Order: sequence, then C-alpha cells, then structure tokens
Amino acid sequence: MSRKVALITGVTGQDGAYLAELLLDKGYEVHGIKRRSSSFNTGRIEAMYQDPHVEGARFHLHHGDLTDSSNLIRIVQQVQPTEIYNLAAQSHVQVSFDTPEYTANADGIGTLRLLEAIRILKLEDRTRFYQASTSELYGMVQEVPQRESTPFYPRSPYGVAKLYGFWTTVNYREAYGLHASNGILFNHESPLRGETFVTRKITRGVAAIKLGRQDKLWLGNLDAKRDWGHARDYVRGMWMILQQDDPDDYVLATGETTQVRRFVEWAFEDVDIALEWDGREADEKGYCRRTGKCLVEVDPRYFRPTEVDLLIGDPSKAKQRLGWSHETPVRDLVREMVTADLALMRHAPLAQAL
Ligand code: NDP
Ligand code: GDR
Repeated sequence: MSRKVALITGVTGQDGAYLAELLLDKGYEVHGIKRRSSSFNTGRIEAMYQDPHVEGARFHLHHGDLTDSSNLIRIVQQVQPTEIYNLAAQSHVQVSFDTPEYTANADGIGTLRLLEAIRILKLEDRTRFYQASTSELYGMVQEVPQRESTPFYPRSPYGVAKLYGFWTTVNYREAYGLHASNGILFNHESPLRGETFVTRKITRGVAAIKLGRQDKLWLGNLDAKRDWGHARDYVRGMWMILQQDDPDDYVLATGETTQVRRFVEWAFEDVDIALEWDGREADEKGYCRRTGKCLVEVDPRYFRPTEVDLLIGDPSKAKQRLGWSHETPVRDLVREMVTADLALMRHAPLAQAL
C-alpha cells in the first residue's frame, strides 16, 4: 500500500486533535500546521506528541499560518501530502463581526492559498483536499432540513468567508480536476470544544456553579436551535469523504435540532439541579430560578447583529454514499461534556478553572 501522508491545518483545534488521533490510528504519517503563539497552544494534541528526533515518529508539527502563502507552499512542498484537511479558521461566528477582514483573509483567502499551493507544486494528481465548510452557509432559513441542494444565505462575516472557501473548492475541482471536497458540517462539540462556544461555556459554567466556584451563567440568545453532534463522529466523516473515488460535497449532521435553552436544562440536570424558567422572553432578559436564585441570565452583549435561528441537517447523502452516520446522541454529548468539565474543574486550581 502506498504511503498515506496527511497535512492538517488547524491541528491544535478541536477537530484537528480528533482527526490527528484517527489518522495516526489508521497508520498515516500526520503533519500539522500550528500557529506561533506566546504560550503553548498544543494542549489538545499533547498526548500524541512524538519526539521528532526518534526514528519512526509519525506525528510532525510545522509553524505556519493560513495568511502566509509562501509558508504554506513551503510546507506542502516539504510534506508532499496525499491528503490535506483544511480545518484552520477563525471559527467563532460572533468574533467574526469584530474581526471581519481577518476572518475573510484566514477563512476565505486561506482556502485559496492552499488550493493554489497544490496547483503551483503540480500535486493535482497526488493530493486530495478537504475543506471544512459549515452549516453557517445556510444562515437565514430557506428550507428545513438543510441539505446539499439548499440555497446558501450566510448571516455573518464568518459565513460569508466560508462561502468563498466553499465555492473556491468547487471551482478548483471543476477547473483543474482536483480531488477537492467540502464537508458541510453542522455543529459538533466535545470535551475539547473551545471554551467560548455556547455548549462548552454552558458545561463549564454548570460545573463551576455545582462546585460553588461561580454564581451565575451569562448567555445570549437562548432560543437559537442547533443540530449538535460529537466531533469524534464528524472527523470520521471527513476521512470518509476523502476516501471516495470522486470528490463531492456532503452534509454531515444528526438530523435532530435542540434549543440552546434545552441544552442548558440538560446540563443542569446532569448535576442534579432542576431549572425553572420564569417565562420572560430571552431578549428582554431571560431568568431562571432555583429556590429563588437566578442561575442563568441573558446578557445582550452576546447577541449577534444577525443570527442564525434554526439549523437542522439532512445527512441522507452521506449515509447513502459514504455509509456515515453519527453515533453519539446529543443527550449523551451533554452528559459527557458536563462530566469532563466537572472532573477538570475539581482538579484545576481556581485561577485556571474559571
Ligand atoms: P477550532 O476553533 O477549535 O480550531 C481552529 C484551528 O484553526 C486552531 O488550531 C487554530 O489555531 C487554527 N487557526 C486559526 N486561525 C489560523 C490561521 N490564520 N492560520 C493557521 N491556523 C489558524 O475549530 P474546530 O476544530 O471546531 O473547527 C475546525 C474547522 O471546521 C474550522 O474551520 C471551523 O470553521 C469548521 N467547522 C466547525 C464546526 C464545529 O461545529 N466545530 C462545524 C462546521 C465547520 P489556535 O489553536 O492557535 O487558535
Ligand atoms: P455557532 O456556535 O455560532 O453555531 O458556530 P456557538 O456555540 O458560538 O453558538 C451557537 C448558538 O448559541 C447562541 N448563544 C451563544 N453563543 C456563544 N458563543 N456564547 C453565548 O454566550 C451564547 N448564548 C447563546 C448563539 O447566538 C448561537 O445561536 C459554530 C462554530 O463552531 C462555527 O465555526 C461552525 O461553523 C458552526 O458552529 C457550525
């Protein structure tokens, strides 16, 4: 069997860590691109670290950035990957309203830079390309459930930048015959999820409240609905997409949607706290009470200028063509995340826990 060499951008992120683990298990040589940072940013991949001086090491890290073409070309030339997974992005929707130009550069043009690297180095026949596209492309509800044929209507600078990445990937496939595919992935979470995304913010907050380290959880729009799955299931889907003879675009989703409010209730339930919402609308200020104490409060600071109200995906095509489906139901995901955050917080010093 020919050597399988994967290059993962965004290897230090949630999906990068799960994907690197999966590919190492499958016998790949795995190269990851990480950004230079003033402090360690490799916490999620620590367990996979292999001393590069030791013969046979299969996991390698390279400093790089999606905003730097020459750096990307050099890394792709050196690594000669058989598969590139482009997971790097400024991935926070709300932050993209504050840093729209940077988000466009990294998430939009960054995708173009990688595709150009493949072309410039004449690797079209060797290198397959996966683009981390997103359900945020659907944005304003046009059709439910959302599938590959549903029209896009992004609602944030992040969504618009990812739209550019999506179509650039399609264009390079059609124009240059590249094996380039988009995974249109709906929200996926895990204990490794970034702390400022709503699910992790909730499970960390609930753990801190349970342990008496925090009084209250401040959130934004509690009415939004998301199709939440487990990141481990979704990186398996990414790999399956690149194993197909023909490149294509696929929705990966669970097919079930849950309100943020419900996620909050489940997380509290998992630490034996029953919430009673007081019925006021979230955009006035939503409160909920337990024995007279407010544990969750809405802070309009977390509202977005334009919101995506409802996401629910139809993964039929992935199921039929790839044989992919999710394994972890959302209720189990919540429990796993709460349990992990409780354990983490019990052992972390106070300063790191909050
Ligand atoms: P994370 O935010 O956890 O990880 C993003 C990764 O990208 C990190 O490794 C980050 O580095 C890196 N990165 C950010 N900017 C740059 C840059 N300019 N150059 C190089 N690297 C950079 O995201 P996820 O793992 O959750 O998501 C992976 C990808 O999938 C992203 O593209 C995201 O937009 C997309 N996606 C995610 C979904 C989800 O629900 N998780 C759903 C659909 C799509 P650092 O660690 O230094 O910050
Ligand atoms: P999303 O995820 O925007 O869907 O993007 P996020 O968890 O940030 O928000 C989900 C929903 O929860 C609402 N919300 C809050 N969100 C955050 N972050 N913080 C809060 O306090 C809060 N309160 C309510 C949001 O308004 C929203 O409706 C994620 C990212 O991983 C993207 O990179 C990816 O492309 C999409 O999922 C699919």
